[in-house]
Amino acid sequence: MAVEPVVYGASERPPRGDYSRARDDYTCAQDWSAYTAQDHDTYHRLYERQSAQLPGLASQAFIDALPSLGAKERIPRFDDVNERLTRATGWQLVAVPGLIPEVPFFQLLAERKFPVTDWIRQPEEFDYIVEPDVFHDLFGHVPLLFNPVFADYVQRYGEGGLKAARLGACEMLSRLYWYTIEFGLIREDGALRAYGAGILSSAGELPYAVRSPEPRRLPLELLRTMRTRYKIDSYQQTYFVIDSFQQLFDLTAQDFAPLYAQLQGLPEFAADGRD
Ligand code: HBI
Ligand code: FE
Repeated sequence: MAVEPVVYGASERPPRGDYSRARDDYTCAQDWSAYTAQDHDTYHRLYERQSAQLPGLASQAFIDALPSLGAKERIPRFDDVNERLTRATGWQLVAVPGLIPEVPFFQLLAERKFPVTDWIRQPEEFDYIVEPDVFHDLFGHVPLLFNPVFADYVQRYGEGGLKAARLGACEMLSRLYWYTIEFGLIREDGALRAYGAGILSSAGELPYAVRSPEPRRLPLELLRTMRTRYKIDSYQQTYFVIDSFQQLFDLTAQDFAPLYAQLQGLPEFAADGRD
C-alpha cells in the first residue's frame, strides 16, 4: 500500500525514500542485500570518524552501548541488533523509508519500536545530510535504547505524543524531543557530555555542543523547553542540560495537558534563547 511521503521544513526537494515500499504503519523491510559496497564503506568511514571523538564528549552510557550495534565495517542487519536490544530493554528496531508523520511515529515509539531509516547518504553528503539516514538513526539513537531508563523515557514520549496529537499540541511536544532525544546534553561527574542523537551523529556539532563558548546551555525545564523554537539547518544556539536520565523520565511523569494550556498564553523564545 502506498503511503504519503513526509517533508519537514522548507525543503524543496522530494524526500529520498521510496514510500511505495511502506506498510500502513509506515514500516518496511530493510532490504539489506540492496546495500552496495560503497554504502557499507560510507557507514564504516562515518562510524570511524565519529567513534574516535566520543571520549570526553559523549555520555558514558552511549559509549558503553555503542559496540552493541555490531561490526562497524558494515551497515548492520536490524534483526541482528534486535537480538541484543530486545533482550536488553524490550525495544526493537523497525525499518522506515525516511521521516514519517507524527502520529504513526508516536505510535511506534509507544510500542517500543524505533523507526530507523534504511538508506544511507551519498559520499558527497558525508559531512551533512538534510534528512535523517541510517547512520543518524542507528549510530545516533540506538545505543541509548540499551539504557533501561532512557528507553522508558522514549516510550513515554511516544505515549505523550499520541495524547498531544489529540490535544493539538504536537509542536510543543516536538520541541521536547528536539532538545532532549536529538540535542540533549547531560552533566556526568560534573562534566558536560552529549546524549542527543543529532549531536552524536554530527562530526562538527559534537565538539561545538559540548565545548564551544557560543551556544546557551540552560538546565532542562519543561515550560522553557517547549517555548523555545529551534533551527533544523544550523548548529543549535540553545541546549538544555539534564543531570541524569532518571530526571528526564521523572519530569515526564506529570500530565502535560495543563502545561499545554499554560503555554497557549506564554510568548515563545527564539532559537537563540532570547525573547
Ligand atoms: N520520522 N522516521 C522519523 N524519524 C523522526 O525522528 C521523526 C519522524 N517523524 C516525526 C518526527 N520525527 C518529529 O515530529 C518529532 O518531533 C516527533
Ligand atoms: Fe533523529
